[in-house]
Amino acid sequence: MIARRTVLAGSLAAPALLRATRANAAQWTYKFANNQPPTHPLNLRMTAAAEQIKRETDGRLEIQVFPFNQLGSDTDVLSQLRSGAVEFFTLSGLILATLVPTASINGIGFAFADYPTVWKAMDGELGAFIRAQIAKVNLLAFDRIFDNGFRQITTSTKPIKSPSDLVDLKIRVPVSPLWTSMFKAFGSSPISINASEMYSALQTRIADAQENPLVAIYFTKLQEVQKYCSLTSHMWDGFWFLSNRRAWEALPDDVRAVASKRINEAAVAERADVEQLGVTMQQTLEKAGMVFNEVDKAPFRDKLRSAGFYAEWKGKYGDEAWSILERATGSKLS
Ligand code: X2X
Repeated sequence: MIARRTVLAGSLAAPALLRATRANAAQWTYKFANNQPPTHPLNLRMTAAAEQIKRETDGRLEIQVFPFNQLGSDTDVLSQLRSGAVEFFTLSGLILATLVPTASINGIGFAFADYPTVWKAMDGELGAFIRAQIAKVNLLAFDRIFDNGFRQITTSTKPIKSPSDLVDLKIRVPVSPLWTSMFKAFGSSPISINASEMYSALQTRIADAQENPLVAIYFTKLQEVQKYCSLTSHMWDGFWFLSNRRAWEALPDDVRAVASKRINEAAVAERADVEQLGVTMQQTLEKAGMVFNEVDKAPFRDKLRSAGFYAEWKGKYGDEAWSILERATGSKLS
C-alpha cells in the first residue's frame, strides 16, 4: 500500500515539475513535413498556426515545420508518417492513393468546374467519404483540405493547344497511378517523379513538361526551366493534412482540440491566399518570360472519354464512389 504521505508529496510536487517542463521544452515535439517552398501560403499559414498552438497549449505541443521536402520526397515521407518518424504531413490525395486507392478520386480529369464546387465537395460528402477511407490505414485526415489548385500544363518546347499536342510529350507527373493513367490516355509519355526532383528533371530535360497550379509553379520557380503555360485546368488537387494516428491519440483531448481547430483554420486561410495570389499569377509569370495560351477544354475531355479513361476509373473506384463524385461535382463524367 502506498503511504498517504507519499501520495500527498507526489501530488504537491507535480505542479512545480510541470512548470519546469513547460519552461524548458515542450511535452510533445512533432514534425510537420511538406513539399512546398517556405514562401508558399501553406507554410506561412502553418508556421503561424504552429506558434498559436504552442501558445494556446502553454507550450505543451510544439510543431516543427519542415518545408520543401527537407525530410525526404513525398513517397519517403509517407513511409515516415506511417512508422511515426514524422507525425504530420500534407500530401496530395492522388499520391496517397498508392496506399488508399479512392483518395485520388478528386483528381479525375475535368471533374470540377470551379472553386465553389471544389470546397462544397471536399468539405461535404466527397471529402467525408475520402477521409473515411484514409482512416482505415491508421492515418487521420483533418477536416479541411489545403488548396494546391487547378493544374495547368507547362513545357519547355511548345504550347499545348489541342489534345494532339500531348502525344508523345515527355511529361513529369507525380508518383501516382491516376496521373500516369490520365496522361497515357492522352498518348503522352508520363514520367513519375517526386516534387523534390521536379525542377532538376526539367532543367536536365529528363522531362520536357509538367503540370501544376500557377501558384505552385511560381514558388517552385519552374518559370526558370519552362517556357509555355497552357491553361488546361485539367484537374483540381489539394493537400490533406495527415497525422499518424498513434501520435495524434497520444495527445490529450484539450491539446488535440486546439491543434485541430488552428490547423483547419490555417487550411481555410491558405485557400483564400492561394485564390488571391492566383488572380495576378499569370501576369507575374508572364513578366518572368512565360508564354500563356487558353485552351478549349472540351476536346481534352472528349479524348479522355474516347480513350476509355472515365470508364476504367469508374470500374476501379466502384459505383458508390463514382456516384458520390458525380453528385458532388454536378458533372456526368462517364
Ligand atoms: O508534386 C506535385 O506536382 C505537387 C507539388 O503539385 C503535388 O504535391 C501533387
